[in-house]
Amino acid sequence: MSSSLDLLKESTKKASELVSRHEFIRVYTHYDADGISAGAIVAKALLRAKKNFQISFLKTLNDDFEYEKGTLLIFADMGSAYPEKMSKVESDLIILDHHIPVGNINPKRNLVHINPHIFGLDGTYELSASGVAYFFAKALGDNNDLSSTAIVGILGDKQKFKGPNEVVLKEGKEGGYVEEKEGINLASGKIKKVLSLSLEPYLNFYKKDGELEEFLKKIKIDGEKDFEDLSFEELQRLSDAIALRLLKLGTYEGVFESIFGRRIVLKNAPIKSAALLTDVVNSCGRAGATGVAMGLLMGDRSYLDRALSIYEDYLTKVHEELLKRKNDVKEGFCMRYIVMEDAPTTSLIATTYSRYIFTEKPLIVINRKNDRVKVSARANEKIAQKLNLAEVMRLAAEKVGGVGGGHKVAAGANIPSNKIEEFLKEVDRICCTALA
Ligand SMILES: [Mn+2]
Repeated sequence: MSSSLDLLKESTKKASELVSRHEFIRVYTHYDADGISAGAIVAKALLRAKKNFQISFLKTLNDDFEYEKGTLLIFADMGSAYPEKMSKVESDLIILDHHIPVGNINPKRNLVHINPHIFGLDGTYELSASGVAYFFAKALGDNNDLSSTAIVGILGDKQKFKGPNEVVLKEGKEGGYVEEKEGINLASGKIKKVLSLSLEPYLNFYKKDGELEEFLKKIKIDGEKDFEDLSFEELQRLSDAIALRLLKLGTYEGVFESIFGRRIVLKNAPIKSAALLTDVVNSCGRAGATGVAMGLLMGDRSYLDRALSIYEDYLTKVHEELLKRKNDVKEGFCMRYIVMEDAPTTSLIATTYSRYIFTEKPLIVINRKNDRVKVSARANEKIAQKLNLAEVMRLAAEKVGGVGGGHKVAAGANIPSNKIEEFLKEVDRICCTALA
């Protein structure tokens, strides 16, 4: 592994050389937790390197981006899957991504393309954009403290602490910025609230106050207590009870290792619980408050109250959706799907359902907003051994005149609104061929 990571690190040196030739840098990043934390890492590193920059958030590279010719452009958490767009850029270019690269980029000027997949590393589980940004930041200067920010992206993209991610965690611990404790990787705060609003894990307690009371009574835990104040024995009883509840719900077994065993504390972040900070950043991004999330990750505590209230509002909305849509999930032959109109989120619904409730087939979530149709597809690693969802999305979307791609286990597409049926049929057909 180390030699592959060494190659990646070597390319970060080339990227930092490219940075040194520019005074102003235009940064584009994705609006999810991984993208925002990658953006915060790049921003901090550029700030410390005394560079001027401007950062913007994009939902996809289908959106237009502006830049002045000749300005250095950095794309984080995107770019690798859009070779045509990248080939058109008339500027020096740095790509810090971990999505599966598609085709070839023919750069007009200098290009440094840093993506774990290129170096034989696992970009699906073992290095996210925030991690790539972290290694890039280290090439720019003494930025080991940003390891804690990188962890937000790792958790946000549901990755594992293996390979390069383990290196990020290790360096964070060695520097005293990150601490690992025994326990459950749940958000912090009042237990009742944490359990009813948690999405990772999704416990299905929202609006089930009676059931939650009963659950807590059985294990003799006071729901008014703060999570941090539980004794070791209480924490253990709670862990066991949560594991049991997840099993009954039908949770995919791969989820357990990310929830049980360790609790990550970010000692230099405005929210110490890594799980909570990740959820807060994610919510702010989804709610359109990328600036708040970014401010928080840059370490500005004045954003804390606003960020927390956006987080709670957003979680409430998502839980309402999760309750409401459960019965709309339909059975295909080799996948499940749901077609929604104007839902506030597709990806979180797709992620949560596919990890906790509808776990044993790929799940395709379709959201129609006006004439735009957004698709989120999810599968677990077990399914992904036979089926690459990024390919499924790309092929099925192309067939109906759309675009698709992403990761093996989490992919997406944009398709014309009159082609939903045809698209779903094609997805089902490809899934059946692969899973047969
Ligand atoms: Mn990502």
